[in-house]
Amino acid sequence: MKRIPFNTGPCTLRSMPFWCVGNPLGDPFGSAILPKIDSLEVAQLLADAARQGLIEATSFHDDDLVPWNPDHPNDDLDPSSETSKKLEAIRTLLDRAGLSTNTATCSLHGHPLFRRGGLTNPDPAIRRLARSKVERSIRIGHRFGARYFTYWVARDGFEVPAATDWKAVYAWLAEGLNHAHDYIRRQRFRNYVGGTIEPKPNEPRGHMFLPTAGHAVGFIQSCLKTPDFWSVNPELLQHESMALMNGVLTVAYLVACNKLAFLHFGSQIKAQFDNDFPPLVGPEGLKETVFLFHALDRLGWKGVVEFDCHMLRTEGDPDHPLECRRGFIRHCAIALSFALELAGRLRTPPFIHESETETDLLAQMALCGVSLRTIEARARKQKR
Ligand code: XUL
Ligand code: MN
Repeated sequence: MKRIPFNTGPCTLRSMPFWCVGNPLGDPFGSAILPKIDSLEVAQLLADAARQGLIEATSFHDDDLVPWNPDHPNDDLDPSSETSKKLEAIRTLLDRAGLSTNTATCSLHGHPLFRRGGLTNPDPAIRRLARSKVERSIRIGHRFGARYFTYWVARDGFEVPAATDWKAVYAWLAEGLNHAHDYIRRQRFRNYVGGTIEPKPNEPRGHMFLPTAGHAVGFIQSCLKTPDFWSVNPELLQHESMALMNGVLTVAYLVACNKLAFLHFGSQIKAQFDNDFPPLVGPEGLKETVFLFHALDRLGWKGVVEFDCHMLRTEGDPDHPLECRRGFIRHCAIALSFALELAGRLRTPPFIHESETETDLLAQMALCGVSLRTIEARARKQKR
């Protein structure tokens, strides 16, 4: 299989997380299409993709690798536990394929115990449990040499404003994230270059407490004890588009604030619930995606592009659950290279023309490999 070039422009490394490859393609109105596969099988698919030159890194939630039992929150510390053995087996597979770990994140959304949130759960016992699950995720990330610990806002939000303790929620959130920072420092886990916040505006019913990149930066600067440790990984186009934000502006703003850690990458129909389309797939988003990479290029930002999307439900093949997942990884890698290639075409054109309209049209012509001269020549020919 041919290698796909990627390391042009802003992208230094491509990461494909466990949760994207393992995803069984259920949605709120349709059950799973693919059988769930074991984390070792996911690791093997990722290792194969790395050998084929499609990805260089991965990421995971704790639960993507090993199950969590609230009665044994420190099982990973016992080298003879099933948890430790499984983690080591996965690590060996990834290491042999040369895959590094971009970020470790804690699942505070899947387990019914966290149905009223994780770090902002109104029950202090559940908040304690969430913090201990964060600690375990941080330890697992350390085992894999993860560069970041990520907090995705997940179920930390509200469905009923009257039932929300507005005086407390942001203090609880700050307490939880400060705790994550302190734990990393106390344990002297030097693999972590920092922590990231991944904002998201809503779930099917709830509003989330950190809806956009702007909210996340404000929270880091004003409410957290160690603002320099924290930055943001926006999800583009999805999460910001859900709130009608523009991805180009989001990356430019985060770079200006020195808060852009890495990208979560996929595609999205504006104002819909999280589509998680693969990059450039679906009915819209091409222009925004290309201009986003172009902006990053002009700003001189370089970093990890992490896919965060799912294959189309129509492409889930229950009879070939591994093959269709391989195809999905390849499609993501192709889409990223395609977007980078198109963004590269915008590098040279003279940018500010007499009118903004002309600037926009000329930029898009460069993008599509069409020249004004060709269009005018064709028009002249037709007149004759
Ligand atoms: C959810 C989302 C998560 C995070 C990881 O929309 O993007 O997958 O990226 O917890
Ligand atoms: Mn994401």
